[in-house]
Amino acid sequence: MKQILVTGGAGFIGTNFIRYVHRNRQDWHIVNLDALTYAGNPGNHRNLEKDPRYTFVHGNICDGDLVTSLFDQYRFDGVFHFAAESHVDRSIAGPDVFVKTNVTGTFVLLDAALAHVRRHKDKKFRFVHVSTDEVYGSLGIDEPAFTETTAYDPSSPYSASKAASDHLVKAWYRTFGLPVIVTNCSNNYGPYQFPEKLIPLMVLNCLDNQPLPVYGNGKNIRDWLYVTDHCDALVRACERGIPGETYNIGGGEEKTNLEVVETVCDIVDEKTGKQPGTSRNLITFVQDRPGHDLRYAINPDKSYEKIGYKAGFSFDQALSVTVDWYLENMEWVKSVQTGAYREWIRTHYRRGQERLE
Ligand code: NAD
Ligand code: TDX
Repeated sequence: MKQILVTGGAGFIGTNFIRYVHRNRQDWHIVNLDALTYAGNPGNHRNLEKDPRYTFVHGNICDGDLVTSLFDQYRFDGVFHFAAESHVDRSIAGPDVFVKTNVTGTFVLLDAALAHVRRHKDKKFRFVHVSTDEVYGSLGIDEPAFTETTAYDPSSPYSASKAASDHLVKAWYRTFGLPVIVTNCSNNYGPYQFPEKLIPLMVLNCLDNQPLPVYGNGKNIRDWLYVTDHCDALVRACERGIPGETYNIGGGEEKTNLEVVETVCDIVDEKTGKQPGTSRNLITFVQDRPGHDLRYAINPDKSYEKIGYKAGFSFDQALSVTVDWYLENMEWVKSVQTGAYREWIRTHYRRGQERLE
């Protein structure tokens, strides 16, 4: 049985990743370390509570004693590091926690992972660091897409903190030989995404007949990656990637924000039996995000060639599946919006511990 540490496994991508790995790698035991911030929901894995292949630990990646004790307790074969503060708008309102979690937290994990590799002389160990295309900064409309050698030029406190964490991870490879793999991916979407991010926010506002706030003129461009494709790429990067290397993961689906919002509107109208065009009337242009990057785009050639990754889902197909998921999971939406699951956490878990009962 392989032992893997997943950090941030109660968040959006981490949840999808654990579900993906549980299905596709039956000989992996998953230890999920998550601080359960507003963005983490342990109820996402309620079906795994009694599963011997899954262990949840409630704790903070900045807690060096806790992280070290986990490396002592489990002989990890790898780490998939998702835990982060992830929302750009929140990083503008309050950057502190972004520096703590994304920079200091990553350092704590690297330190513990290096001690572990040295102790066990484990050459097969992998530290997979999950990062973002936002570290490369903003592209002009006609500029070539980001490659793995594009210079870093982050714009927001969020992307600057992720860039700092990428640099630490690469330094631990070059200086200490820790076998790391860095992945930089584009905008994910799919089930379990917290409704502060563009797509779930727009789906839920359409359902509630609330305004759909589009920043600036709506012409900013993002590349959209279905979360299951991302999970597939991460497993490939771990199993086939070369330590010290970076792999860019994209969805091959560049869209303006306005195109995305209009598509969401049309899908929701169709699925809920509203008159076509009803939800588009809710689109409201609002003040732009400060430092708003114009465009992100990923050149996927290296990932295609070296780890055999290719996006499998088209945007229209996967967006429709995503809207269905939100329509069928309104209880989940209510619980993350009200934070009702927090009471459940308090009675079920102690800090740094597995389940109480
Ligand atoms: P998310 O905000 O949905 O989830 C983050 C998870 O990390 C939550 O469960 C939260 O409780 C946990 N967490 C936060 N601080 C912690 C701490 N100090 N200790 C332990 N756990 C902590 O984020 P996401 O969208 O799932 O993103 C996961 C990773 O992928 C992040 O590193 C993010 O930078 C990266 N990424 C995300 C996207 C995207 O589109 N969502 C794109 C590129 C890269
Ligand atoms: O209400 C909104 N209106 C709007 O126009 C929101 C929430 C967003 N936007 C715009 C801003 C962006 O151009 O939509 C685009 C997408 O916004 P977000 O969903 O906030 O994502 P983004 O800022 O692009 O960052 C996301 O992708 C890269 C994730 O949040 C990051 O964690 C990841 O690194």
